[in-house]
Amino acid sequence: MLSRFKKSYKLFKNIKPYSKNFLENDGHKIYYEECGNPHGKPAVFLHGGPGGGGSTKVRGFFNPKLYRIIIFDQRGCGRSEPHGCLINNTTWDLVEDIELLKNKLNIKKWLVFGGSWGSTLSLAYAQTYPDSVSELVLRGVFMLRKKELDWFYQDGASRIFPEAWEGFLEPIDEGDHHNLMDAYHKIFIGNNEKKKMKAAIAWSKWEGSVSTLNHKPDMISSYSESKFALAFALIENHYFVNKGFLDSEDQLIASESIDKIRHIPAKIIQGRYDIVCPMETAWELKKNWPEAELIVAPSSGHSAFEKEITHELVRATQEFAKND
Ligand code: STX
Repeated sequence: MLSRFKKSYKLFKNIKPYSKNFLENDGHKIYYEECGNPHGKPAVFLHGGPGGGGSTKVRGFFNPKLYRIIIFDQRGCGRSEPHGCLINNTTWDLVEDIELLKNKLNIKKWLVFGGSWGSTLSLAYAQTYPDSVSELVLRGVFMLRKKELDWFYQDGASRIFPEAWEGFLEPIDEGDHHNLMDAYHKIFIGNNEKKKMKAAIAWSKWEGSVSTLNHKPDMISSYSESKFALAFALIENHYFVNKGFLDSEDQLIASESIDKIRHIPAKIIQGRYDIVCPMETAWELKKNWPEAELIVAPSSGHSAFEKEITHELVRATQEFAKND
């Protein structure tokens, strides 16, 4: 795939925002920035977690000469305030923020780009506002079903990364090991701040430790930073105990839902060895959505910064840039 005979796509570098601002909605101040070409093709980046926040690096998935790039930090995380706030913080609140932001920026349709939880939110948004979406780029897809949560937070990924898993179990009493999602939730809604912080770091570190195929100490330490970890862990856990605020667990992947968006050009980019969001989900999504293109990166894990995955993501935005 990355053979020397073919072009290999890399992140665009040193892109600076030409505008930074906040969207105010429901007591939340939502940070957003615009980069690239103000007259370019509009694209919105939806970050993962939920609770992960955007970063300066993700600007680089889009050619700044061709795209008007909009990046925002979802409620309660990143540069948005109040930090870690779970009030009025649901999937459908985020969907409304995206549409409000689009209208505020006078955009008719935009390319929606999301990985992991960002792919979940992309589908929730596109199925609610199909006329707002010109194309979809989905990576490491996650439909928030019980089997996906169980795989990552109870029994599955634990068998592949047993040493990292020990760290995830550490803050939880042995008697509560049969339901780790609820055990973490009890700590997160409690008032022992020290215990909460320790648990948030363990939660976040687990995800950071298994997101790449090869061990990346830098990545693990950035997930363990306490301000990041607290919002990431509290928000993820809040969304997951609430089953993503979905009406049914297959809401986003069901044929009736896909029917609403199957006319939208879509690429699904998936690492074969994604341990956070195993490829089974991408395969099931593709089956319900034959028009979508499934691209498997054969030697990659979950992260958007895996070499092959970055290559495929940038290739996708370059190809979609040719569309009106
Ligand atoms: N959560 C997967 C996810 O969306 C189950 C995710 N994992 N790491 C991230 O997001 C960040 C890169 C945003 C921290």
